[in-house]
Amino acid sequence: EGVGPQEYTGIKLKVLEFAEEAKAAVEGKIPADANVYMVAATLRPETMYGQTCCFVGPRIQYGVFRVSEKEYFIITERAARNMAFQGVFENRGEYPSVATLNGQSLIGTKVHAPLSVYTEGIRVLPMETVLATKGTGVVTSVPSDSPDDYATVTELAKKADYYKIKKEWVDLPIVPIIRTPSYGDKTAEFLVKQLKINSPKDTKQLAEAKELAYKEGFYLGTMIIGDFKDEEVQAAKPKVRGQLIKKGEAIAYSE
Ligand code: A2H
Repeated sequence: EGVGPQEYTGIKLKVLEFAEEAKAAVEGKIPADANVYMVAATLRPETMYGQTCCFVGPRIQYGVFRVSEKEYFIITERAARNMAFQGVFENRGEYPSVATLNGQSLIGTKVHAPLSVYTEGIRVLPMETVLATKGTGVVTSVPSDSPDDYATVTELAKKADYYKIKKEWVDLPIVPIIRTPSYGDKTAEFLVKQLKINSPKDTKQLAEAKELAYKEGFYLGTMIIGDFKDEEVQAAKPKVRGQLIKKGEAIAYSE
């Protein structure tokens, strides 16, 4: 970070069913035949097979932005502005918003996550550590390979009532995606346990786990699922990204 632009993949998670509060806020503002997507910024498109839920910051403000007649994105205004200048929207530089939603109102929304083995849809859940100033403010959760995601789903499952979510929305089996020599096929779980990380607030250890997971996964990881099974992660990463973009299930986004 800090040096040069960050090349994200914006994963389009299609809204299948809005949570009550969000539904009321968008009522009558989106054409019935349009698709609405939560767009999650990721640096690890090759892990998308393992998506188990989608995170928003409960106190972050999101807009519902009109990309075209048939397509709307739920992201932060900051991300919408950046995308508008990267030619993602119909008219360059324009990012019309039809509604504003706080993250909390989206909790429980059911979305379809491209490539996820959970094909019936996954849920939008709260993550306190989502930054409004990075990416789209939407983070797709891959607890097999992201220590942050693993720590958050563990916390949410432990305190489902406190977070006002259903335990079954978060308590899904973790899907092995990548095998590495040092950490097996559930890298995030391995490192969170090894570094004795107890909560998403253990930021220092999580930063270390993230670094270790990223290096091992990228340089020594092998895919164990999907179209590029048995290929090295380094080779598979751009291929999965290209496939998703080609199918209209993702966009290139940088900042
Ligand atoms: B990554 P960088 Cl499997 N706030 O995607 C907090 N975190 C955010 C965010 C935000 N606003 N926007 C994106 N992110 C997360 C997958 C993944 C990611 C895996 C492993 C590691 C990993 C699944 N979550 O990131 O600061 C997103 O999570 C480790 C860094 O721009 C995104 O990629 O370097 C990554 O952080 C971008 O972080």
